[in-house]
This record gives sequence, structure tokens and C-alpha cells, in this order.
Amino acid sequence: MTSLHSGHPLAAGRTAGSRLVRSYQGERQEVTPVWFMRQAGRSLPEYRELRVGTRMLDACLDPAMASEITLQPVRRHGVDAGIFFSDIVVPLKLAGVAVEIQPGKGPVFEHAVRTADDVSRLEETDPASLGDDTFAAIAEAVRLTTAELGDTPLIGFAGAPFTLAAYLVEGGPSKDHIRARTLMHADPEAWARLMAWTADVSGAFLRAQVLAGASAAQLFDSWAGSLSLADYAEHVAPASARALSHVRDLTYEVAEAPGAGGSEAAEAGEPDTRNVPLVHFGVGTGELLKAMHDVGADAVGVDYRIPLDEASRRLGHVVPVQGNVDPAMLDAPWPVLEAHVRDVLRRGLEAPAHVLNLGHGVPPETDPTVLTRVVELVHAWRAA
Ligand code: 1CP
Repeated sequence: MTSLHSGHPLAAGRTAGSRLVRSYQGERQEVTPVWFMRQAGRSLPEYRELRVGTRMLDACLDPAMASEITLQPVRRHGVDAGIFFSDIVVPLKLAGVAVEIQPGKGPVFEHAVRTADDVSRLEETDPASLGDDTFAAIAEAVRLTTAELGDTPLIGFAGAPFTLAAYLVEGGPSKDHIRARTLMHADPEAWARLMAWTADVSGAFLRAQVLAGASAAQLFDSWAGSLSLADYAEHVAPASARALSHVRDLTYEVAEAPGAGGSEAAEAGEPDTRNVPLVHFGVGTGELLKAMHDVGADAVGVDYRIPLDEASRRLGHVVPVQGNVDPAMLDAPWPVLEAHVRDVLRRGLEAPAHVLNLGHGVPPETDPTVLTRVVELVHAWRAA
């Protein structure tokens, strides 16, 4: 176990009692916390204005800009967390992989990784050599952001090895990630090496964010839903566990005055040591929820395809859930959206705790005033 430094927002007590952190730790809050995947980005006019003339990955590596973009949706919507503005391919770029993000398309790689030799070329960069200097711009952006956020937690994130491999093997976005799924069977040894390398690079990126001040971390395995449970368990889950192991050891102590709403341990005068909460999310992963929890996550993100009560049942009713408003509903008439959000909140009661989110990212054409209204609705809602 490794203690976070005393100035970290969790260790210093600024975010340890927040609705978000407590919900991820399974303690139901009177007010359900809410944030949105892709809350920073093209739905916000202030984002589009700031990004003019700056390429996506340059924006991610400019600490002042990345920090400002992260803060924009927190100021505007009053959400319960910031999600660090970056991208899942940023650590690959920092590890020397030639990648760019093309507007309207997504990550595109100069060289696709298709063979064992291609994997060996990646391995010429030893992930263990990626030190503080590699992630200096990331750590600086996180520090700038958490200084502004005060007692609102920042969520750090990284891409899970499979989702990153889905881009690396294809060389860019793909529909069914078929080349990646072929490689895992055609050359399981090369596949395992690719997954281990990616896990360590992504894990180092996640660790840099948490050490610099993030109060929770989310692993995005966005495309894991294209896998069968058997393939996930055999060829993917070990690497996702490996990615999370880079932050699993990070702990802090909750120091609350007895009787001030502190934990049982604190009230009994015992040290209350907790780990930084880890969330695991994927799209179309209804069949994988249990396996995705088992890799070492504290909470599981659920997309909009299965209701939260069913997701909670599949997780044995013991795992905090996050989700799962259908992004398509954001453009529906307010009464339709409102009824849907209330339904999600009610179903979320089946889990020990619930963080309201979308089932996937905010669509770029979303009217941002609708998101603010959803936040107000969630914050005003109470379990009957
Ligand atoms: O120029 C632009 O504005 C490009 C659009 C954009 C943005 C705003 C991309 C390209 N990435 C991002 C930021 C981003 N990416 C965040 C920011 C923080 C926030 O949520 O507010 C996050 C968490 C990501 C993570 C990410 N990138 C994921 C996982 C989450 C998810 O949406 O499933 C994935 C799959 C990517 C790849 C990616 N990057 C960008 C695009 C358009 C894509 C998807 C491409 C595809 O469809 O395959």
C-alpha cells in the first residue's frame, strides 16, 4: 500500500467526504451525485471557442488549456465531478506511438500493430521507463485543475487494454474491432504481449493523474462489448486487472472528528484507510458486468442497454453502479427525458449506491442547457 501525499485532495480531506467518492465506496448519499461522460467537449460553445486553431492532442498536452476545458462543464452544470480532459490515446503518444486525432473521426495511427514483430517494435519502449517527466504535462494539468476544483473531486481516466488494442491493431476506429479479435486467437502470445504493454502504459497514465490529485479513476473499456464472455475472461480481463494494479495500491486515511458523520472506523478511533475508488465502464457489456467488476474495480459503469436494477442483480446487489441515461433521450421533449431520468434514479436504488451518468458520452449536438436541467433534477430528487 502507498499513501497519497498529505496535500492530495483525498488525504487532505477536501474530497474524501464528497457524494461522488462516498457513492463509489458503496455509501448511499441522500443526494445522488451526477456527472456526464464527455461533459467536456463539443456540446459546449466555450469549448469550441477555446479549441479553435489547436489540434486535439496539442490541447490535451497544454496544461492550462486541458485544465480550463476540464473546469468548463463543472462551472456551467454544477456536476459532482470533473473528468480530466484528455484522451485514451494520450499515453500511447507519450510512449512514442505515432498517433493523431482526426476531427470527426477519432484516433488514427501511422502504423497499425498487426503482427508479433509490430508488438516487438512497441516493446522497444519499456513502460517502466515512462517516469514523471513523461507525464509532466498531465500532472501539471491535474494540479492546476484540482487547485480550482476545491472540494469537487476530479476523476482521472485511462483506456483499458482491449479498447486501445482495438485502435492499435486496426490503425484507427473500426466497427466490430474484428482485426483485434482475430489477433487474439491467431497469435495469442503476441496478443498477450500487446495487452501487457498497453496495460502498463495506460496504468502509468492513470497513476500519474491520481498521484497529482485525481480523487477517483475510471477505466474505459468502451469496446469490450464486442467480446464474448469467454474471450473477455481469457484474453482481456488479466490485462485490465494489470492496468488497474497500477493504482490499486494507492490509499489515504479518512480523518474525521467522531460524531461528525464519520465512518464507523473513525468513530471507534481506528484508522479508516481507504483506496482511491476505481470505476470500470464499457458499452454493450451487459454480459460482462460481473467479470468487469472482478478485475479489481470498486464501481461499475453501465451503458443504456440494460436497466440499472437488472445490472445490479447481475452484480449480486453489492456493487455501486454508475449510469445510465440513454444519450438519445437528451434531445427528446423534457417530460420524456424527465420521466426517463426518474426511472433511472428509481432503478439505481437496487444497488448499494448510484452515481447518475449517461449510458455513453454526451452527443456533440446536445443542447447544454438540457444537461444543466438534468443535474438540477437529480440533485432535487430524493428516494421516496
Ligand atoms: O476535436 C475534438 O473535439 C475531438 C473529440 C474528442 C474529445 C472531446 C476526442 C476524440 N476525444 C475527446 C476527449 C475525451 N476522450 C475525453 C474527455 C473528457 C470528458 O469525458 O469530458 C474522454 C474521457 C475520452 C476517452 C475516449 N476517447 C474514449 C473512451 C470513452 C468513450 O467515449 O467511449 C474513446 C473510445 C476515445 C477514442 C476517441 N477519441 C476521440 C474520438 C472521436 C474517439 C472515438 C472514436 C471511435 O468512434 O472509435
